[in-house]
Amino acid sequence: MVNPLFDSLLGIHSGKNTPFLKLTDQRVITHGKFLEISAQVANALVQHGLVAGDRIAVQVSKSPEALALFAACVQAGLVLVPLNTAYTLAELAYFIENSGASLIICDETNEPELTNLAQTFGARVMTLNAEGSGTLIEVARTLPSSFLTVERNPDDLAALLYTSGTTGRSKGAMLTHNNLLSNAKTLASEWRFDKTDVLLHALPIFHTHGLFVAINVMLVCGGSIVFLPKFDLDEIIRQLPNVSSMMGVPTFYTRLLDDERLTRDLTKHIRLFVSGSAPLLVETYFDFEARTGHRILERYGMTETNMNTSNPYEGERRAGTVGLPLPGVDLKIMKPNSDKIVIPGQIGQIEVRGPNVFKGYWQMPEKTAAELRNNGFFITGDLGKMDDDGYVYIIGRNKDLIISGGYNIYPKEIECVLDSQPSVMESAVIGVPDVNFGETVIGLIVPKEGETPNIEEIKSALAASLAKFKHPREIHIIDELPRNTMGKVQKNILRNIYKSSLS
Ligand code: MLC
Ligand code: AMP
Repeated sequence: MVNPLFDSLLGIHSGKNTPFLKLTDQRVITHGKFLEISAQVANALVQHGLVAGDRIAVQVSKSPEALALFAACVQAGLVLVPLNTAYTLAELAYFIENSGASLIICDETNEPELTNLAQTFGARVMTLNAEGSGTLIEVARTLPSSFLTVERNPDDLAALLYTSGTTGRSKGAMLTHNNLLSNAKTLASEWRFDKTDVLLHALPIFHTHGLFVAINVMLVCGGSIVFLPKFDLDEIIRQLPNVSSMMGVPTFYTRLLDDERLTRDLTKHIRLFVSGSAPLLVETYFDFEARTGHRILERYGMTETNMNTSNPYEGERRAGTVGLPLPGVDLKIMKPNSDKIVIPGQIGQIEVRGPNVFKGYWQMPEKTAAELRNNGFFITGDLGKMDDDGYVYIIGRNKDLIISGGYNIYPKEIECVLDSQPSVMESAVIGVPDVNFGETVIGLIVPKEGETPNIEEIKSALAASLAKFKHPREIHIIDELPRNTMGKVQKNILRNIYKSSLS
């Protein structure tokens, strides 16, 4: 195979007439048609002057054409840089500069300001709108519906996905063709996906979960997807009888449980519900089972590693655990800051190694060296333990991270904005429990002597620089931050004080 990822995802299906995407407006796009659209987009990208290895920054809504753009990148050997649609211009500037993207694809409403930005970095802009129109597609439509697949090695880059960090700026996780292919094949096989499956897809497609887990698994197995623009409870309830499986973050399941239309009857055709990206509460697992008879299959992954563990398809799905290491994945629980494994059952830092683990951070050799050991193990920053049967429990995080509705939020990024306000001496940002999002953000600020911070002004500053989902739900002014003898802010104390503060 000249390009194993492309060939395995798109090139080798016999079922070209099988529906691939079923849209809410009744349109159906077959696997064969999807291949043709992808080829046209690949032709448009190459005509634009892009060559293998070039990066394309993409901030677009969910659409079949947006998925075709991903497939086109794989076929043409280009590196996709998917970006959250909520990111502000300030956030985008960093990703575009850091990735060195030569082409930016965005919605036409953002075109004017992104064109200015692109010029600064010598990049160009094309548009792709939610309904599949835009300059990229206008060009693609005039071009052949076949494309000579570009040869790729397993170790070549397929995507750069930015993850934030506990210090400094976001890091681009370099994912190779083999990272994506090996994980998609493993998951399709472990979760028993085949071409008769229909997946309900309501996740965003700019993250590992919605793109590499959900889409790649369905491409590899040749099945179909009911493709929703976003999570919409009424639409999910309407579609559940038409599908065989759904993948979601825990918020999907808690929202479903809050609705009395979720019943055993509604879900009787489903063979698999998968949850991941954030902890699924044991209570949610049992409530869902009591209501529907289905045991949600929880798995654990990361941007840098794709999926690492999964509860079994057959066999016991153990509540409160993320299951067993996937075939090919080595998982160790290590004493923090050491190279020693903990005694079985004890809590330690989770490290993983396997074909799923990324190649390193884009142009950040020091950060790569700090997290990716020479022996191939990646230090995840998650704390966990393993029971006698090999089931992994995620106990907490060694990294200062908030997960809200499946989105990762690094407090440091918000603290930097708060600290830069003229009236603020210092700040701390914490996550507190939230019934809807699992965790939500609270900001605490200590004013400079004699200053009274204006919260509305601070909110405007946050709005100008950070995506909405990162904004603190509440900002409190306090006299001082609790610190330990080393001078480190004791966020556990703050979390305890503010855990039920939300009005
Ligand atoms: C939206 N908002 C959020 C939010 N999502 N706020 C905090 N956390 C979130 N996750 C805000 C919006 O800014 C808006 O603010 C308001 O909530 C309503 O917006 P919305 O678009 O209507 O939100 P909603 O549809 O309710 O979205 C919630 C959600 C969505 C949970 C369905 O966030 C989602 O799809 N999350 C999935 C994230 C995901 O795919 N994670 C995988 C990462 S990969 P306002 O003020 O304007 O009302 C990974 C690896 C792995 O972690 O293991 O999978
Ligand atoms: P991201 O960097 O967005 O890929 O998020 C990865 C992080 O999400 C992991 O390091 C974990 O902290 C968390 N995560 C993913 N899946 C689970 C899960 N099933 N349970 C608990 N945490 C999870």
